[in-house]
Order: sequence, then structure tokens, then C-alpha cells
Amino acid sequence: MPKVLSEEQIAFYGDNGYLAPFEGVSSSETAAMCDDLEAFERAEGKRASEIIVKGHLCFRRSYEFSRHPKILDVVEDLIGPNIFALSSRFWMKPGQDGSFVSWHQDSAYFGLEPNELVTVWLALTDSTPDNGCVRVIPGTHRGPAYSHVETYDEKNLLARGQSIETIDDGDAVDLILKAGQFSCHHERIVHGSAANNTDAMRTGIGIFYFPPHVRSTIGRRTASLVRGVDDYGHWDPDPIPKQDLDIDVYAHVVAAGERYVDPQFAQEAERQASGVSAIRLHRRHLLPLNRPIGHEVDHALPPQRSPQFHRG
Ligand SMILES: O=C(O)CCC(=O)C(=O)O
Repeated sequence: MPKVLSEEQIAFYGDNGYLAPFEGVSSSETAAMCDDLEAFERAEGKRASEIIVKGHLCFRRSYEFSRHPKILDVVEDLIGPNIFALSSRFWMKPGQDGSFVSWHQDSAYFGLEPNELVTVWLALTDSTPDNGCVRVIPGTHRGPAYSHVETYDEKNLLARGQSIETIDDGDAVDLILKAGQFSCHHERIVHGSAANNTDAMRTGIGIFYFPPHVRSTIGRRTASLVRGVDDYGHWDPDPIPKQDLDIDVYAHVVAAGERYVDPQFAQEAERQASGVSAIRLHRRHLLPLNRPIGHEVDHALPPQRSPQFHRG
């Protein structure tokens, strides 16, 4: 018996690979999270989107979001009562700067088997076609694992600019969300987003959930059990942040981010995900991003400092 979704919604997700919109967190919580991110950017001199993995462990508020009952109730109806959070990413798209996300499948890079992960994309600002909301191509989660080219395009927000070069996007659907609402999409659905043509930042957090029987195909890794029990033991526990930018937790996040962009790790993920139809690699150097920070905030961050993240 589903908790919050109707049988029709569950069937729609099975057929189409996405569902939206759902009411998630309040507008005061989304505004406070945006303030946290702006404070981080001001203090660190880099974008919060450079935290390419496990952003939910970096701030108390994002940690609470990752365990929010309204979010987990929907996820539970899609993948069952026992739920791990693998990772998360702040997706910040400044107004008029041309950033975009190319068509891709998350499954090509997550190194998971079977592919049952659900991404929750929680809007921290309104997310619309004008400011480059997430777009999905319905039903593609039931199709093939596509070949991805790694472009490392500076304007592509993906860690490697991974792109499906040829895809019919005539049926693409915009996932339009108000701040505080969220969408869900399947690990294998083809999705992306266009540039932000407004003057304001578009921000969301994508949180990646999977059931405990899912294994890592790229060695032992960590994840956070956010609901239920783990009867499989495939995953080691992530640390729990006691405060924003908790120094030990942050070091764990940095190490996981470095592993994520490590070429050997990446190649193994690609090999596992795509089998013999290898992903073509067009690698450039993995340089930290040195773009100017767009806006400033007044309040200070906790005193801890962080090591550098690679570019997300
Ligand atoms: O935020 C975006 O524009 C893209 C998000 C995305 O690719 C994802 O959540 O997997």
C-alpha cells in the first residue's frame, strides 16, 4: 500500500521515468538554504556547485532536506521503505551566464547495479523554462544505455561535460517547480537543462536515493541510510555533520569528490556502466573553476576552512 502516491502516479513513473511536482519544504527553508550557499561562496571564493558530491553533508540544512519526511515518503513509494542517500549536488545556474546541462543519463557515471536510483530535484528558487529548469525525455529510462562524450565544456555544469551527442528531444518535458517543490527522475532517464535567460540565479539540490540491495560496481563506497534498515551491508556509513562545514565531514566530502573525478575511477565507472560500447573520452585537464562569484552576502561562515574542490 503506497504512503502518498496513487497507483496511477507509480505507474506513470514506471512508464515515463519521472514525476512532478510535489510539495517539499517551506519558502523560508529554501531562502535560508540559498543564504547558506551564498555565504559559502563568499567565504570560500568559489561556487557551491563545485561541491560535486555529497552536498547534503556540508550544511545542517541540506542534511535535514535529505531526510525530510515529505521527500522520503514519495521516494519510499518508488523504491521501498529502506532508503540510502548516495550523494547530492547543488545545481546553481547564474542568470545570463550561459551555463547548461547536456543530455545525459546519471547511470553512466554512478556505478550502481541494478539501476534503481531516484533523483529528487528540490527547487531552492523557482525553476522554469526561462531560467533553465530540468528537462527529461519521457520513457528513455526503459531504453538503452547511451554512449556519452566527455566534452569538459566550461559552460556545462556536469563534472566531465558528459553528453549524449545524438538524441531525439522532440518529446522533452520541462519540470517546472516553485521554490520548495521537488521532482523525481529515474537514474537512467535522459535529462538535461538549457541556459538561464533571466537575470536571477536558478538553484536546486539534486539528492540521489537508492534501496540497500543496490551494489556499487566500482568498489566499496559510503552512503547515508536515511530511512529503514539495511539488510545487505553493501555500503559503509557516511559521517553525520554536527554543524555547517563540519571539518571531518567536509574532508570526507572532498575525498569523495576527488575520487569521483579521478580518471581511473571514472574509467571503471564507464566500463561497468556501458559494457563494450565504451564511452568516448575527450578529456581535458581537471582544473579548479576560477569564475568570479556573482553576488555577496553580509553574514560570516563558521571559521573552519576547507581544502579545494575540483570543478563540478
Ligand atoms: O539542475 C540541472 O539543471 C540538472 C540536474 C541534473 O542533471 C540532475 O539532477 O541529475
